[in-house]
Amino acid sequence: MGDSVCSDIMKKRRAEFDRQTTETQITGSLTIDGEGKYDIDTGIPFFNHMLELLTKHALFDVTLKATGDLDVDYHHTVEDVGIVLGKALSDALGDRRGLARYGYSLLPMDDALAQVAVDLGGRPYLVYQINNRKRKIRDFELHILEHFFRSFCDQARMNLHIQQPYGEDVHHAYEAVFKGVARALYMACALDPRVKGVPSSKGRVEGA
Ligand SMILES: [Mn+2]
Repeated sequence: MGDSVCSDIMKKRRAEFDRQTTETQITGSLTIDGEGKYDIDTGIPFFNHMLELLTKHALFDVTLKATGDLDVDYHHTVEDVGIVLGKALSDALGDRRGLARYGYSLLPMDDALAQVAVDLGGRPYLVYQINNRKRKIRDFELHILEHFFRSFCDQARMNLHIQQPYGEDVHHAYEAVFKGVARALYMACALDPRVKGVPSSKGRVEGA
């Protein structure tokens, strides 16, 4: 796969989304080969911060505007943002030709560590093991982030293993998780000129 093919594929690795339900309304775009630029507003400051870190450290570009039934709680908005970003990533990856496919990271954030592994092989599976026991950051219930990552990897059709083995500071613990996912995705989404066709001995990626 020559450089011109690589740059052709890179140009196209972008997807737009517009999802309207009675619970949430989400519009925006995701570019894989970006510069880490973001314009994100979910109405939930802590969640905005985590999505900005994911975008910045994966070197994606993301615009996202979400409005939702926050008067109920944050559940629908957080889960639905996972759905649209996962689907956008899958759409932007296209047939996944020339992809590195696997990525991983060991991400330290002061006292906290995250270990993340990704396989963009087309099969959804989430392993989510968080050691930090804090349940909330301000009024944000942290357990709903598992829903975010499950929706994200189901729609992106990828294996995502997230472990956060230690780290007392809850803010550091989740920063390490989102930055860790970002660095693993950056590695897995890379185009490798030596990969001929799709990165699978089956000759196809599940669902592509
Ligand atoms: Mn922070």
